[in-house]
Amino acid sequence: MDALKQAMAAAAVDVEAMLVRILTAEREAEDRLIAAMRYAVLGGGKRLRPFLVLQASGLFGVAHTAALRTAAAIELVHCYSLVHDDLPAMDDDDLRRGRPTVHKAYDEATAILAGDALLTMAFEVLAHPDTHSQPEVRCALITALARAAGAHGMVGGQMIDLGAEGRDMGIGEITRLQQMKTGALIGFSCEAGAILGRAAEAGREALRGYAHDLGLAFQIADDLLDVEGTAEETGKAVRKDAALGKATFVSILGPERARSQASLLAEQAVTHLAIFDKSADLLRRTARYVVERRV
Ligand code: GRG
Repeated sequence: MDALKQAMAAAAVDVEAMLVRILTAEREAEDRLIAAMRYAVLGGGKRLRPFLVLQASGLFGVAHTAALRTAAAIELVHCYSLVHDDLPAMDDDDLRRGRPTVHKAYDEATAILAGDALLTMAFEVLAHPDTHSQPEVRCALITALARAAGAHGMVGGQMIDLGAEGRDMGIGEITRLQQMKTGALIGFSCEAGAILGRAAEAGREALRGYAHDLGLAFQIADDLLDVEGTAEETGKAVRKDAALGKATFVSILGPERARSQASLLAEQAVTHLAIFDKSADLLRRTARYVVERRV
């Protein structure tokens, strides 16, 4: 196994152990809700966002528990977004991470509540003193995650996306939509390390630039996988974008240009890391991984 795969697998094991600790039922009445939350979060997924938190935290000597709790928090938000995105009122998907979606395995109401509870739990995790001893650092993390996940970030992007079905969109409009829908959480994942490490502005700015290009490259790769991948590879339904008449980077640029644009963005992402030494090597490798991935 190469170094990136090994590091990603090790990070996934650590994050999953933290998530198991967090997702423990305290009362019988909540058993079904917690079971649905665990189903949504555990046993699958690349854990890319947690990996980014851990790697970015490593650049600033952040304590492992602090980084791991923040990594778990971002994965909770990501999983909530997948649960809600799969609902009949949104993308109406039956398959996610190679298994029935939460509303299929449980029911729609439980899926809505499980998503709500995952989102709020993330903020509870960040607000806990175990995440950081300094309240202002915890507050900065909470503010950054709220901005990334909310109306001007992921949720706002999803709203634009819902209104975009069957409508012509230019590359600028799609870029803005995707920066909000997918890029904002990737941005938080990278910046969280700088927040936890109380990094100087230069470090934070570098990670912001890296995340911006990485997020777009990731999204183009996702669009390509929707066109060229299989449900077996990706663990989710494919050819969705075309069926819904959604304009994507691939529908506008075509697969070849989209692929070279993604590679260009990955290279550009790496250039932002020039201020860091070897400790940023896995982040550099991650930029290439996101465009080459088949899952
Ligand atoms: C419903 C509030 C709300 C938001 C939904 C993120 C999102 C917004 C929807 C997910 C649908 C989707 C396919 C988005 C494109 C990019 C993306 C986020 C893919 C899934 O992320 P991966 O590939 O998934 O990191 P894993 O399963 O590996 O964690």
